[in-house]
Amino acid sequence: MTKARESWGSKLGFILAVAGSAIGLANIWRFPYMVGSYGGAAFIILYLLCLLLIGFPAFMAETLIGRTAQMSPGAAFRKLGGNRTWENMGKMTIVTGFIVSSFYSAVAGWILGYLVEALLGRLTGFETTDQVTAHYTALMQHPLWGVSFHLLFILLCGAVLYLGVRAGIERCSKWMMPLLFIVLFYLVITGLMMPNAGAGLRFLLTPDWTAITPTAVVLALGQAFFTLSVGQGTLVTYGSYFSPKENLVQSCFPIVLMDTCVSLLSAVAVFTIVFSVGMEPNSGPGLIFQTLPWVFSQVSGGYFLAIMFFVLVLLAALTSEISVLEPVIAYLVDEHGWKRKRAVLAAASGAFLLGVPSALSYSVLRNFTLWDKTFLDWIELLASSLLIPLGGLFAVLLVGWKWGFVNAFVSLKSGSDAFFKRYPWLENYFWFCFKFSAPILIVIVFLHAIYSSF
Ligand code: ALA
Repeated sequence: MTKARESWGSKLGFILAVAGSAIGLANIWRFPYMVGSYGGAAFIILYLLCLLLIGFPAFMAETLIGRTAQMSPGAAFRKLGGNRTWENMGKMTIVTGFIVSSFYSAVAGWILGYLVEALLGRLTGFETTDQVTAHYTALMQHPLWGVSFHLLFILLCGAVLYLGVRAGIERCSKWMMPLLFIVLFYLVITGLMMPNAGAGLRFLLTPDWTAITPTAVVLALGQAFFTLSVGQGTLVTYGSYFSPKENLVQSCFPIVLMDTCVSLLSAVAVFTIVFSVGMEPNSGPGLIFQTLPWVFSQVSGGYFLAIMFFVLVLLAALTSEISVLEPVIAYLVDEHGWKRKRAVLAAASGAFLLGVPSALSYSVLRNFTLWDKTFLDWIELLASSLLIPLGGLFAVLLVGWKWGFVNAFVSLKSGSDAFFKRYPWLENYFWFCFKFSAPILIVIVFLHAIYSSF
């Protein structure tokens, strides 16, 4: 007798696991520095529009594909698309998730390393910004430092995945997500009570429309996709463990809301903390490794604040990394009949090996560049600017056109007839987004991104 496929134990388990996947480095690290660099509230408004017209529909399309087919992405796309071409598109999203898992773990390894630095009190004694930079450079240029924390991080994720969908991913999300919210609220309240918090909030809430360039639009869309885990095989896989009897829209909406709130609250925390010492959060990716340690050295209670901050980022990164590794595991189990434990070992080892050049991109491989970009820059660019938007596009095209909106809507309504009767306009919204706004806008933004790269 074949073993029953794994599934979530409850609707709450699904919500927290998907929220755990969505809420990650992109919310706590990338969102604040993008807002800081691209016009404050103007970027936030642009981002919310991208969520409404493209991100949320693509997110719903992928979870719907998974829940309907109850299969991993390749097989699910084949079942609904009816041929091998669609199957290959589904498989491409598994590869994307795997690629993301490799460099995501390398970067999360640095976060883990910085948490250890914070615990050892090494992020609070800086007297000049040059000392912060020297400390950052010494760590980053130490090859063993990056690779060991990358390994440790992937071992932590592998251990959770090894336990299975319900006993591992679901249980871990049920613990980690509430903890993440507690730490985030603590940081927001601390930030708001700091001197000069008003200036931070003003910077955040004042729109600078001149900063909304085509590049900002491409970045806002990329951010909406990356943060919602679109195009990485995750949503189809997590959706495939969800019961067709549950209301999908009502389960997914709070996830997107939570994800957006975490991005906004992270920006409030980061901006108020950074402004308290008269700095601005526009230093780009260096924000959490260079700007914040300087701030932690200047404010009272900086030691505890630094620990809490890196705990927050680590919690967010763990549940996201787990979710980008799960699609390849589900594929090996479902389609090749592997035992879960063997699949976890293979996926985690593969992601570790592929992640090593990323982990070394600021040390021994820092001079191996192509057009001034390191291995990590290239692999991140490949995933975020090419593979992820393509994966999202394939999903909305499958749902809106190939499988067809009429069929998709019947499946979307499963478990939620009364809900759609209460909100009849939702049908028009999904029809418009699946068929038109999402695919057309993705193609426009995508073509612009390619055009502007050359
Ligand atoms: N969705 C995850 C993040 O935002 C990958 O970091």
